[in-house]
Amino acid sequence: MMKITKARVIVCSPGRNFVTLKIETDQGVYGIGDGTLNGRELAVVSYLEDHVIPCLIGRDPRRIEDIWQYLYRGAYWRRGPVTMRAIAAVDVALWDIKAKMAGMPLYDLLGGRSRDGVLVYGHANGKDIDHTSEQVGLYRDMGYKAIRAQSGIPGVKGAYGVGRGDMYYEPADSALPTETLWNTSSYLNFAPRLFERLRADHGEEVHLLHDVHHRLTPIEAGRLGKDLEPYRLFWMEDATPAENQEAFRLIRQHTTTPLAVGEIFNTLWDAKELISEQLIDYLRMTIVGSGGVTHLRRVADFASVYQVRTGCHGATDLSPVTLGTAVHFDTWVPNFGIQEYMRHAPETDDVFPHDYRFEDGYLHAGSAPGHGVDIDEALAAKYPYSPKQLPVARLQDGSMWNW
Ligand code: CS2
Ligand code: MG
Repeated sequence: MMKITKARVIVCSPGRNFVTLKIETDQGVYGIGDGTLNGRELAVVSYLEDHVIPCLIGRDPRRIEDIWQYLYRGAYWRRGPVTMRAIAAVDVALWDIKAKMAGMPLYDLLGGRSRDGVLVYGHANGKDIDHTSEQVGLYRDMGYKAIRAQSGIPGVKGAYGVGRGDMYYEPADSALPTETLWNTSSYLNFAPRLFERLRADHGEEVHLLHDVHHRLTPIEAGRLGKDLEPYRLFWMEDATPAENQEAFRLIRQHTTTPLAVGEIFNTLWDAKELISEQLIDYLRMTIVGSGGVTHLRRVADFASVYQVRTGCHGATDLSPVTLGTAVHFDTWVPNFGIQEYMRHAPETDDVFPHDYRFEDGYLHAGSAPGHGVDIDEALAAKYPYSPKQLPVARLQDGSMWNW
């Protein structure tokens, strides 16, 4: 018998807020998990501290599946971003413990390497088309083979994806939500011009991606996908909110631009029809939002039956613990597509020492036992929690829209 002796939540803000779970055992081995929910961090902290941790003490950490089922079925109130992040934090810490005990990098425990490196896409964003094209050039110079491009749009205040400084984009910027303004027709006229220019400046080889961030109706999404076809995007992401999975049938009828969706999904049930009806090409679910490795690999296996590939969310609000675990997952998963890599601020990287590294457009998992990411608690304590929320969006007449 092996036992969990202690579990603690560490909240810190090295550049941005993170919620980290550390699980300790009677054998001296510990594991680290991420439970960060951007803009709603403390809800997960309470869920873990008040409701989950008391149930963990004394349990055998090797029984990952049983603990997952216990927390999922045992909550009675299934699914949702808070519950599934709390479960993910526990699950990832337990996989970390098991892989450390086995003396293996996590990808080996999952079934071994399927590839040499994990193709990533970086974020180029600029205030206008010239600036965005220049940023795409910078990413190409850094070796990126795939680049997401977002640009400021005339008539749209605070367009999604446009950073305040060069190279970094961090939307959760203020204690109360920032108000942005959305204009669909300006955007629909603008976006094809952006990609026409990027292809003219950067050629056919580089993979280009774009995030619509839930702003369109299905028929508008169909039109945009069609207008972007000549520029051969790797994907068009979150064109319309996917609460209604059927909506994607309509988009699919109108365009061959590949579709990605799912960074806000929490379980397979959010994506079941999207996958089984082949309405999407890439699924954006990642470790922290989707109940950890245990659930995400189940989702990926289901998706593989329908030739849907993974495209794990990797914005900076997913801590290095999630990114590191995702890189192990990506190294193994047979139906891998691409991994988002937004790059953390240097303070974040210092607080979370990690084994993964970027080289020539790919992330490499490293060979340390476990998922290869730790937390420097003394350093973390120097960056106290700082409340920040995501922006909201309104239309020109003042009505609320999807941010
Ligand atoms: C985004 C995210 O990376 C992405 O594709 O949609 O930047 C998203 O806005 C943030 O993760 C929200 O916390
Ligand atoms: Mg996105």
